[in-house]
Amino acid sequence: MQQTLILLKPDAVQRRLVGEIVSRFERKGMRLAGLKFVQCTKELAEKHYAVHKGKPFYDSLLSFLTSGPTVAMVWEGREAVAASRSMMGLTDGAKAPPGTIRGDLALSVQNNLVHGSDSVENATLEIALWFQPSELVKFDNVDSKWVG
Ligand code: D4T
Repeated sequence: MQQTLILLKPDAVQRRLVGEIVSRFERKGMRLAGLKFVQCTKELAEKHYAVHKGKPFYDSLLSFLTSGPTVAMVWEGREAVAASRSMMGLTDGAKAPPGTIRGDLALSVQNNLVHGSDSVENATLEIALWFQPSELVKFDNVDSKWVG
């Protein structure tokens, strides 16, 4: 069972798409392990996007992620990292295929609604960045034998 960090970025909150996007993860069969509504600080944004430091879009990316509240979530399930990335679609909303979150709901590269960890290793690091261990909840979904 893998875990992944999913962020619903400030554009998803402002555009009232939180329910729509959460619903897609629920319907996929993933299990919610953590969820909180956060005003991301500059320090947290810098750590989260450290890999992009020095790139032309870095400053704008930090401003965007700190521009309003974000929904931070941990979703769990079989191949949760890859499954989430394919649900999200390509980074550029204009190129993301229909049926994906970005393909259906985004046109922008930067304002692309959702972040998902891109590897199991990064998922572990990112979950530790956004959540305390005590904020993650373990429970059994009653339909898990039908989903897994
Ligand atoms: P995240 O990390 O937010 O899940 O997005 P991706 O994994 O799909 O894309 P990424 O790491 O390449 O980019 C991180 C973040 O930067 C924005 N971005 C990206 C941007 O504003 N301009 C750009 O040219 C690129 C490549 C979008 C997502």
